[in-house]
Amino acid sequence: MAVRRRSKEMGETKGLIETISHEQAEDLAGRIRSVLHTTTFGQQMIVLPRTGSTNDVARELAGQGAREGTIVLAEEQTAGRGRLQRRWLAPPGTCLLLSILFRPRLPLDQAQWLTALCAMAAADAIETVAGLHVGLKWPNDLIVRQSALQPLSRAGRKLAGVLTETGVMGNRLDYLIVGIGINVNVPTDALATLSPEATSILAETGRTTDRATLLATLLLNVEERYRRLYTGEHPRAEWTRRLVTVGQSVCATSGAVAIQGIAEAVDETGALLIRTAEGQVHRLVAGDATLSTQGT
Ligand code: BT5
Repeated sequence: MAVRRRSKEMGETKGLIETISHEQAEDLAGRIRSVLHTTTFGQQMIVLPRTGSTNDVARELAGQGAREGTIVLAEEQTAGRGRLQRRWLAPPGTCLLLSILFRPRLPLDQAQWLTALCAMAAADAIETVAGLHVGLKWPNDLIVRQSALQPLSRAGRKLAGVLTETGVMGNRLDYLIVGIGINVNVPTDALATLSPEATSILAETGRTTDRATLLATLLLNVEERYRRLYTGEHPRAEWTRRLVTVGQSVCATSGAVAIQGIAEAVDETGALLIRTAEGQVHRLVAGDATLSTQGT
């Protein structure tokens, strides 16, 4: 595990935003190492005080032959991204911003489930470490699920997001990078600067969460689920169970197309099946599905 030293840009103060020093990043790397119980995932880990996007660094490393399970973690991203050219924002030193490198030797129809697999691994880790109820919103959002302790107004807010990018060689999948951003210790008053729907573990629980423990738990979950994927266990049933979207009235968008209807199920490829009032079933492969009931 290494903290990559990258020129003078690190550790300086930029405007009012506090940047993270090498020493702080090194401290986080050491704490992760001391609680990590995986055999592959995270055994190679680069912790950067600051970078553009961890997915880009992971892609660069993949091109240099980095092995499966390599993790890139950053304390700050200057060009963090979501899907469809959207931005991913995070106050420095408060979140988990990471990319996981996979080199799947799996048929494509199984490898395409790695995004869902990582989202479920992250949701489980948050539940275990922070005691929150976490649901998944199709296709890739982790949201706070309503519980007896949860004030209604906060339910459905976004805790984390997942962005997958792939590298192909000829007609073969060479690598797959799953980027995960989790709002861990973002103070309530900073959430509005991220997105109107954003929430954090701190805002939900009132407690600071140890990011090293959360990451180590997440990586162990990923490793175990990935091993099970190789044994033929299909994540679809569990994913469907965890998706708050299924059974809800949704407004879905894919490019310029908008569909209103009931999200009935996900098919074996992960596509969302939406039945309109006219009884037509639309298959949504990519895009967004806003829950009509929550306005999220
Ligand atoms: C996602 O996209 O949710 C995927 C986010 C993946 C971020 C990770 S961080 C590590 C790795 N490196 C990267 O560069 N990216 C990955 P999407 O579903 O398109 O959601 C993006 C939208 O979420 C934005 O348009 C905002 O509205 C909102 N948003 C931005 N930052 C947020 C935050 N911290 N918390 C909640 N919502 C946020």
